[in-house]
Amino acid sequence: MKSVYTCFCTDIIHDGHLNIINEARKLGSVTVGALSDEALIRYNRFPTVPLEKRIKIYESLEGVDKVVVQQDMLYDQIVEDLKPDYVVHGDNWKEGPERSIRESVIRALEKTGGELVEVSYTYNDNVKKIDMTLKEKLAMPEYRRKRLRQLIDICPIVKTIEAHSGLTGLIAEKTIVENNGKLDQFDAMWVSSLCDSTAKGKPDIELVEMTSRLRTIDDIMEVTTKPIILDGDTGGLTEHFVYNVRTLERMGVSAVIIEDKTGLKKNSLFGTEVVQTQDTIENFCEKISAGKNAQLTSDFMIIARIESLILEQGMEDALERAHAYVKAGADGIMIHSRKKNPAEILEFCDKFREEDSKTPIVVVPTSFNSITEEELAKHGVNIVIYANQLTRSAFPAMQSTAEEILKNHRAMEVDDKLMPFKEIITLIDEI
Ligand code: SPV
Ligand code: MG
Repeated sequence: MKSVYTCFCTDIIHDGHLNIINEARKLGSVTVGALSDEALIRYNRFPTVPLEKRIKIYESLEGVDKVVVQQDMLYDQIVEDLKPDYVVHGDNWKEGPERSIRESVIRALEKTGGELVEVSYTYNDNVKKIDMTLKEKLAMPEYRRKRLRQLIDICPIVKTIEAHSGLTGLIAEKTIVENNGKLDQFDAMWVSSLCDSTAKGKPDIELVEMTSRLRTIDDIMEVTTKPIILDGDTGGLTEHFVYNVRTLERMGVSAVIIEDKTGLKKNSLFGTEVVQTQDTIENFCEKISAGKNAQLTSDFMIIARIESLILEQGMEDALERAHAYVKAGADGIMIHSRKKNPAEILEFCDKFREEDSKTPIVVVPTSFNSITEEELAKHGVNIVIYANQLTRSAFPAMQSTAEEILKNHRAMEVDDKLMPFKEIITLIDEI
């Protein structure tokens, strides 16, 4: 009896998977690989059922003899371990980013003497409907809200990119790249006060009020499934903050980050060049506790942002505040710096981790942008936020296009720098 291997990365079985099993069992005894959570979130989409349950689902299918876990998205290890005579897969991975996974199978099978068999991919109405249902499920508040905590447990570091509109949300949701043969994508979205305000042509001084910020979040939520971290500025008055916590939680936002400043808030990247006042530890702890008391689910996170390094108050102050905020109930700490060198951020992380091994740490490496995610993770950072790079790349491109059209009295000269609308609309899902 020949051995056949196929890997599944789905929560719901549809005609396409059944077809693969039918074809596979014609060739021999069928082993199905259940792709691990870690690999699944980089490759396909976030699992809505745990691995153990996915294994049970696959085991219950007629024609499946055995189920194993495939740890890595690439097939090198699993093929070396199982040495199957055949690997069976749909033929839909010959183009696009999945090509590199296909190459890993071919490479691995060359070593073991196995053969890749590709069956025609099933894309009927039922498959389309199941695909859409899965996506809709992930967008529901109860799934989206808890996803950030799940990601913190699964990922070495949660990669977060700024979004301030439906379109930038789609970029955060759908951008996928191949890196050393593996696929990669962002995990979460940051609704920045700076970029949300800038998109509206307003300064970042808590002028764009919460109703408008909620509208932005809703625009993003309508077209995405990834979790949202809101930049909540100072959180405003505690009496208002508690209402906002309830609203955000109900919408399915995963976390709000509030910073320990008071009075007229200015953007941190101005540092001490402008007047900015840090709140007292007592006041800010009260705000955190009030927010935590208002929240109804255990999924939602209130993360306290420390501005001591921005305002040059020193490391001791930053650490004292961090521990006090955690004691007051903060579910995470964001430490910020506007130095080019990451030394003070890393010193903070190392010292904080000496006392607190668990509370998630968030950083925003806008100024200290030479540090890699891997290095940050080594120092105990759990979430990295790329807070404004999408806005900063779009603005100069739009400005230069406007200037070119003005200079040439027509649009022909700019056309080859522009993405055809046909391509842009491929981002947008049809129902
Ligand atoms: C934002 O993105 O609005 C932030 C991060 O608060 S920073 O601009 O670096 O202060
Ligand atoms: Mg901000």
